[in-house]
Amino acid sequence: MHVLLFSIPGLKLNVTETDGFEVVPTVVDKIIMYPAERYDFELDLDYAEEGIYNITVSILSSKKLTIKPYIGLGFLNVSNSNNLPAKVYGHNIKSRVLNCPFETYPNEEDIICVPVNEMKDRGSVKDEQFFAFKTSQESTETALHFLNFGFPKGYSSINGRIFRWPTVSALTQPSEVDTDCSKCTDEETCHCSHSLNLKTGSDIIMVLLNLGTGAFISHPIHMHGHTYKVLKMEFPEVTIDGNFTFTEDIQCSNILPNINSSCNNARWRNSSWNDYKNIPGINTVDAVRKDTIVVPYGGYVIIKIKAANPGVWFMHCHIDKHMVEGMALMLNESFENSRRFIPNGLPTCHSYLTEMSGKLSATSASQTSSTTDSTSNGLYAVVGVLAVAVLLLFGYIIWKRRTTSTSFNNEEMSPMNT
Ligand SMILES: [Cu+2]
Repeated sequence: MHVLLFSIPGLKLNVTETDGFEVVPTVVDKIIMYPAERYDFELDLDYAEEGIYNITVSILSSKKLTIKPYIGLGFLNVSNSNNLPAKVYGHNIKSRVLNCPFETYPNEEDIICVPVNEMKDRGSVKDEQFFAFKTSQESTETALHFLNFGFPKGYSSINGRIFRWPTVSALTQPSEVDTDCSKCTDEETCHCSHSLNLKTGSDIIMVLLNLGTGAFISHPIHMHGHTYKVLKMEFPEVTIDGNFTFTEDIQCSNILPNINSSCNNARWRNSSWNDYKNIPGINTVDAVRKDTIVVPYGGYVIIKIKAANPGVWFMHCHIDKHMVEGMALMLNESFENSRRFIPNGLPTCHSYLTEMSGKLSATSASQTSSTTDSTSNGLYAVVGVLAVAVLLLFGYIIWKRRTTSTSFNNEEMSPMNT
């Protein structure tokens, strides 16, 4: 949830990996970590004096990343049993801080910002290693998508689309997921299950931006199903006293200036950049590979993936509050192929209802039949009781008649007998 600043004052951090991917080792003093990001580093203790060092973590707040007091503290005991003299780094009183979402740190004159895309990929991983999937329908297209992360009209959204969570699995029950976002316009927001269709085998360039009326804070954007190359990061101009000037590389609207637009339908101001190879400063050689990247407030990031992993993948801001409120979308990647991998008989949402209704109707049938049986039994019992009662009644009547007749005769006879 929070942005963290990690350091071990007095020691340099030799960063070797980010998000699990090797980079050319890069020496810094501190690392800014956004939610979901990972950094691996080594400590070169040849440069360390013997002693105890503090391991520190601070929270950074607001768009200016104001440094708060330490919230985490550990201790590192460095011993020097060989009494070797410590090596000394070149003298620099300024701290190199990795992964700032700007190039000048507001109100921190002693910080030199090192953008994360300044690190170079060691080239140890290729896209092809991830995906064994091959298809004859591979596209040779390169698709370009602009995605603006922010709060236009006050709503957490991507391109003004406030993500509505599907109530069923989008992969197994697509017909029950409404992905229609047509109520959103260039300036108006709407609720919908925002989905981006990616063609099989195509190259996908995404421009993740943070501009317009909804720009508020930097966002760590995480993608499932892929890792991406970070081809370029563009930061706002920031003065040392914290005034931000947003990039103008992107045009938010044909009518409105960027600052007054929701920026739901962005494009390059220079249309020749639609071919990403024409973009100044683009790195197509050794771009760092990541799965979470901070999209700078007032700037943008260009990432690249190959759509070779069929499925429906979630892409979202990793600040949980932003995600649940709507800053998310589904990558609907080569859908025709993704369904091949669904096992036969995989239970789906509502399938338990079908099973249960089968069981329920069987139960209700058996209950009906047992009810019928008991009803019949009851009926038989009543008929039996009635029959016995009728027989008893007849018996009583006959007995009564006989008794009456005898008595009458007796009466008649008595006087006579008397
Ligand atoms: Cu966010």
